[in-house]
Amino acid sequence: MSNDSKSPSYPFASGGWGSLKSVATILMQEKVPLKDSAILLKQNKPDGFMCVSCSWAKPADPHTFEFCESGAKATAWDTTSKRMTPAFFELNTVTSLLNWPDHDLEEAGRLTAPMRYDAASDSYVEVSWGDAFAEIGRELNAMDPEQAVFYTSGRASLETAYMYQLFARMYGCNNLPDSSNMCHESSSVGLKEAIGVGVGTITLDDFEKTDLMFFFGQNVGTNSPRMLHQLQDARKRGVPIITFNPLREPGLVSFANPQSPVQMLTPAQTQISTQYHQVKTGGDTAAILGICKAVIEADDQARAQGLPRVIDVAFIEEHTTGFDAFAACARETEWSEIERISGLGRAALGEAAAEYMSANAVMAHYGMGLTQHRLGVQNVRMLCNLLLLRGNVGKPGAGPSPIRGHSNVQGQRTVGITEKPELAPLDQLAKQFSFEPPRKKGMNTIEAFEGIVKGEVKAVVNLGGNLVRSVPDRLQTEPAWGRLRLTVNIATKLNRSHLVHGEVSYVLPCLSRIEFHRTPMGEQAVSMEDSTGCMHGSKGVTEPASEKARSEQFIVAGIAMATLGARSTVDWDAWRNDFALVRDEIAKTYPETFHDFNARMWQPGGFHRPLPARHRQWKTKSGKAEFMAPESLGEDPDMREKMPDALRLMTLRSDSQFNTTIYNIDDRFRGVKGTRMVILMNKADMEKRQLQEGQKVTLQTIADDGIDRRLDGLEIKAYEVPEGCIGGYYPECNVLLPLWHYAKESKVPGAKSIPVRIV
Ligand SMILES: Nc1nc2c(c(=O)[nH]1)N[C@H]1C(S)=C(S)[C@@H](COP(=O)(O)OP(=O)(O)OC[C@H]3O[C@@H](n4cnc5c(=O)[nH]c(N)nc54)[C@H](O)[C@@H]3O)O[C@H]1N2
Ligand SMILES: Nc1nc2c(c(=O)[nH]1)N[C@H]1C(S)=C(S)[C@@H](COP(=O)(O)OP(=O)(O)OC[C@H]3O[C@@H](n4cnc5c(=O)[nH]c(N)nc54)[C@H](O)[C@@H]3O)O[C@H]1N2
Ligand SMILES: [Mo]
Repeated sequence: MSNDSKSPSYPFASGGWGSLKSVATILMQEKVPLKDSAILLKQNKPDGFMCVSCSWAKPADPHTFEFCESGAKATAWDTTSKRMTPAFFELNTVTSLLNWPDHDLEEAGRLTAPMRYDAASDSYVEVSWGDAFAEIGRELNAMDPEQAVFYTSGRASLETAYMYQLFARMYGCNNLPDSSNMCHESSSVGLKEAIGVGVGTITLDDFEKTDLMFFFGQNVGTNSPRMLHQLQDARKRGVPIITFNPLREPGLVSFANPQSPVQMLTPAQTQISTQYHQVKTGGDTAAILGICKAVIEADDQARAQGLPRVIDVAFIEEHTTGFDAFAACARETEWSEIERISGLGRAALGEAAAEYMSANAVMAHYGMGLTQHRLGVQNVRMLCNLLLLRGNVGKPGAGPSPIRGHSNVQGQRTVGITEKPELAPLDQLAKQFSFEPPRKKGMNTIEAFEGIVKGEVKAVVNLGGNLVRSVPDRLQTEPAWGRLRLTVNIATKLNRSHLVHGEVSYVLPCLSRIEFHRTPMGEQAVSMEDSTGCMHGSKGVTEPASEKARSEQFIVAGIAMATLGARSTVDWDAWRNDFALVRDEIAKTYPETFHDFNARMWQPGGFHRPLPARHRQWKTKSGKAEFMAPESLGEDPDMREKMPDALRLMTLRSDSQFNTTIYNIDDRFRGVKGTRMVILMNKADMEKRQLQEGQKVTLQTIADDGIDRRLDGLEIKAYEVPEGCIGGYYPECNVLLPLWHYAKESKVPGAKSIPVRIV
């Protein structure tokens, strides 16, 4: 099913006029004041604010408009003039709000005052900040610290994240799950094992030096659109892009730059992908092994004929381990197996291999299509195998490039948000703050929910996020969430997780980073790390949504002071008024990355964290970069291929949502209108089941754990997707995803390969 890119299913390129119109619409929908819409010009600029949408790199030399449609929507969503005041809750009980769609809850506007759930009126009622902190402190102190969980969604700044992890550890646990646990944790594990750093190794400069790019399972046009600029520039230089994705995503097919007048006035579009391979979901390990097999076979032939070698022999000998076992596996695996599991022909994979063999420097971008599988870590290791074969790590223009999700998700891990004690500098923290940090492994997101379902977890503090919508197995997890003793939500807008509250529950309104953070010490700035490992300062540019909303730093410090009291040596009050003091502490904890933090954060383009793999220093177990032979080609243990009616469901984001935040119900790029309750399905699969376009069906998960997981009312939409694979939307489909259906090494839920049938 390999084909060229001439007939995108969406008639317009990603970007273009549609993109401009869509930005204008959301600015109007959110009634963003005219003067505030001008703040888009400060988005992702060295002296402005870092976008709250994706984490794509912020160039030192930005475009006049360094924002995209998705980023403009995210900005409009935060700078909306709509407000959800305490009066709103006098009119709407929590029980009545449970019937509201996700979109309507957030669309009602920014939270304005701290609130506590009141059982008598079944409503949230305004409280003072002092009373809120005092009760949260009392509640936390009344339980075993190991029963409390401190979740972080990926938006909070480096300063807040550092304070939050320190607080949790001083309180007594490493229960610090974050959104990364559902996202790129397969990269953190897989890249660390293979090349010794848990993050990507490319930077923006590499785009000018690369000869070829791969794109595996990442939807750039929607989820990191500013990257289209780098892709477009590379394409202009003639750099080929080879894409592997079950769907023909418009952004990966072609792009019209909405900020280029010439492209807007003429039909000129840049073709993005030069090869487009519609791999089966979960078929990437097989596809990549196929490419590697072709490369290794070509190398065997070259060696036999005394011709120049195809693989980078010197690199492999000096820098790697495990090559022989991996090469043997590639030679032995039958093409028929590779073709069956990947859904791609030998010839198509051969074309990709030919292009790969003729390129000197190769980057491999990827996203959730690789990580959110039961074999997600293996997928990442396979990608590394492919790159290592020709020395494509640690040289200009080359390297793995996980496109991270939330705007600071990578940075939060960098400054200590982790449940794994070995990844946190515990000895340093002990010394720096004179306390004994807990050494026991904490819970990640899946483990926290296993604990919540079993009744072992009593409290969850959420620094952002909407867990009852974002985690798997809603039928089990949502009711269990409501049985918690304490839920604390630090948030900008109301969402369902706040309504399915614990016995004692708070919703605490925080500032968005787009807003001024004013304290007695003056205006404060924050910082974050982008997808390419660069740290950037970010300044507020607009008035706070409410005078009672507080910075995340203020709220975390307030909870810490109320909980820890004299137990803590930290001057939390000074920190929350002067964020530069927090940055000084971060610099002490991580001097290699953050020395002179306060000065360097304003460097245009940000400052880089050290990435040893970029210099071919391998911080792995063996001290070398490690090849790995795959354990299995991608057969999902839950997927009964033998079951004739089995389908593999991937859950997707539309072009008008940010995770559980739904800006608008339509998916313009994929041509889905008026509903998100759809299944994208191949025509042959429809015919086999005698299904008509528009017909409504029920999906049921195939599992033998005795739980009947179903979702009704899904409308069939004929779509160009490989046979046996279907697409549906996240978070609507999360009821179908079992909590145990995760990658075993990273515990990332297999949200891109849920075995289902139509009933
Ligand atoms: N506007 C916007 N931007 C966002 C987000 C958002 O919701 N909206 N979310 C942010 C976050 S937290 C994240 S993690 C990222 C997510 O960004 P992505 O990594 O792009 O994640 P998804 O949108 O889930 O889609 C993944 C892509 O993988 C493809 N895919 C599915 N299964 C497979 C497979 O088995 N193999 C391959 N090769 N491809 C597959 C899908 O067709 C889809 O194009 O985006 C971030 N940026
Ligand atoms: N089936 C399926 N499930 C998935 C995925 C999938 O592809 N398929 N993707 C997974 C991925 S990649 C991720 S990252 C997770 C995301 O999961 P979460 O982190 O749980 O969800 P978000 O939707 O990012 O969180 C949205 C909420 O954050 C709050 N918020 C917004 N801005 C701020 C801010 O500046 N500060 C604070 N404190 N709060 C704020 C708002 O109240 C908003 O309602 O979902 C995962 N779940
Ligand atoms: Mo994510």
